[in-house]
Amino acid sequence: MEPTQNPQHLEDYGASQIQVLEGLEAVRKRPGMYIGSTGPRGLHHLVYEIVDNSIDEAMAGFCTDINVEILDGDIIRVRDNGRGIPVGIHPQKGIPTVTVVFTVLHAGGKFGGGAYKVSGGLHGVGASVVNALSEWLEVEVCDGEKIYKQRYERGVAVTELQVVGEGKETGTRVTFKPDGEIFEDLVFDYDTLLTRLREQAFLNAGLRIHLTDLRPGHEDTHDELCYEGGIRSFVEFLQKKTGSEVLHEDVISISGTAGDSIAEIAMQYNDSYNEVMYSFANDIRTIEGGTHETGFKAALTRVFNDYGRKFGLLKEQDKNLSGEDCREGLTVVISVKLTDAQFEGQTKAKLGNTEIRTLVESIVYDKLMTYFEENPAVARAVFDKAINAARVRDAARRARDLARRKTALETASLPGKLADCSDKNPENTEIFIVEGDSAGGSAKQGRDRRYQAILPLWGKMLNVEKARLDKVYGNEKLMPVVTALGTGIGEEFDISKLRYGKIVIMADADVDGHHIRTLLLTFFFRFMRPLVEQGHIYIAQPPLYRLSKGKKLFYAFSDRERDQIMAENPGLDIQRYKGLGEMDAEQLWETTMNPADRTMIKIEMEDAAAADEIFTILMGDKVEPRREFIQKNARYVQNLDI
Ligand code: TSJ
Repeated sequence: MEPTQNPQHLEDYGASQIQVLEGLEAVRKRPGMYIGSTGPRGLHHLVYEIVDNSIDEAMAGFCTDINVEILDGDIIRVRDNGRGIPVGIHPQKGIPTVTVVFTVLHAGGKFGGGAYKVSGGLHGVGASVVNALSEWLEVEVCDGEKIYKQRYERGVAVTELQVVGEGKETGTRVTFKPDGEIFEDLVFDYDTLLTRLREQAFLNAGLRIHLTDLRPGHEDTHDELCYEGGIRSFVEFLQKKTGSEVLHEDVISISGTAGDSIAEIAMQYNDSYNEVMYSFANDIRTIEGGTHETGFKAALTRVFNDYGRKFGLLKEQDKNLSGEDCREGLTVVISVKLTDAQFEGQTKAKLGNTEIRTLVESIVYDKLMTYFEENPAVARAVFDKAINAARVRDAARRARDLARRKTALETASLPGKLADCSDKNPENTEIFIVEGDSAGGSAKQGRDRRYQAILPLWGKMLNVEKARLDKVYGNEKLMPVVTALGTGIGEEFDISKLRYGKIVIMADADVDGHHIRTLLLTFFFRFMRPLVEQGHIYIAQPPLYRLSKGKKLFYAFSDRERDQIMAENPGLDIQRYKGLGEMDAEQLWETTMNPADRTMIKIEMEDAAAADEIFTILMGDKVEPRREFIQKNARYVQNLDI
């Protein structure tokens, strides 16, 4: 600094530099607080954080194209044709605004961030967090005259903002390499990025997003995502994936506003028994639902019943249709935009703003009622389906009552194969659901019987998709799970009756194990969803390898870990575990069941929803989507963090 400069300014600069470094340290010390995890999900989150800025620019009307590239070395480059991050000196900070954006925590909202703010959750943490968690990051801005560039390493600027060229276009380009000191695995999954970017393209009709994989061996992997139809196109896309037949050709669209809030809904019915609901608030997926979903469901049920009474489809003596009856075979996307969205729930993925419920409920009631009155053939088709659903559900209820009375008479109600624990307080207890009799035997011997129960599964796999609620009762594979957990299922699910606080699925790391995990997760997702929402479901993580020599003994839970152990301890003998059955009771306890040493994956709603989607395709009628899906989703079991 020149000695002539204002000393006051110098002090400010010093103080803000210290703030920057403190912010950086906070992010690098506890990255999970800012991006959720340091696993694959957190890694991919970095890309979304950057892309979201370009999407904001598009929503503001200044950007039409966004390019995302995965470069060799798993480096990410995001480019847009917006106005370019401002390069002028920031009035408060005395440094270029672009430098503020990348170095000051939570700077995003201060000068931009779009009209729709976010509170709670991990979204909108901004470019400075991505920067702090990157080995290096480079930003280039073109303002229509000059090209500016700045480089950072682990969040710290290592160059000034420099002019590096000239150009007539405008836009921003950010290139970064996530930091290997922070992330467990640095490899990006193309399909994970594709799915999320496609979602964003659907939610922002007309926006063009390109995704390109330029890593060696991935040549020619490219997608251009642009949907003029917006969420209507989203519904068509989701509908195709289910492999079922539509009940009406046109997607029904509903939209409306109240104050600054906007709600858009697109929906279509198919001939399956499944409900597919995707909801968003400010383009953020709300997998736990919230006020927009509640409003939609309430209005839909009311429309069906009012319409049915008005046109004599429901007779006087008929009971009202239930919400579930009205949603059978429905594919729906709900997108709301609002100022100050409140995100709540276990994973901050549940919309809390009460005014949105009123908005969605009133527009869906009015506009869907009008639609049904103007399109009686469509109304008739979906109505018949709902009435049929009600009949089946009624039959199921009767079958269930019968089954319950029978079991009450015949036997004690707990399944015979259950090895229960002695403690009865669910806050202390856990149940291992184990596939395979030999593994079940080891688990029974190896467990701590005070608080660990074991339920071995046996019998044929049930096709939950086709067999409906009524078939779950009486199914020899799933019924023991239902009775052991004690909660009941579906409408009569009651979490206060839950007998074990942790429900752990323990299956082999092979294809059969994958199937049983998918089946159980789908089952919990569909019939006992609060168990997933409230974080009761876990996946056990048995080791893949045993490495030993003399007294030395290690277990490796991934190939990477195996390589690391072998590098540090030459000459070890390796045993690959092909299944849980190969472990004796003591090994199973030590590696997989002992709370002091084990790692388990806690299932979140997204994981269970993904399983549900896989299950639908696996069990569906169509062969082609099934083949495609099996190939693409093999990763989901390997990487449950995504
Ligand atoms: F996150 C980020 F900072 F890293 C980033 C921001 C990354 C990428 C790829 C793009 C962007 C970005 C930011 N694209 N476009 C913008 N726009 C602005 O920052 C901007 C420009 C002008 C004005 C204005 O009021 O004149 C306001 C804003 C927010």
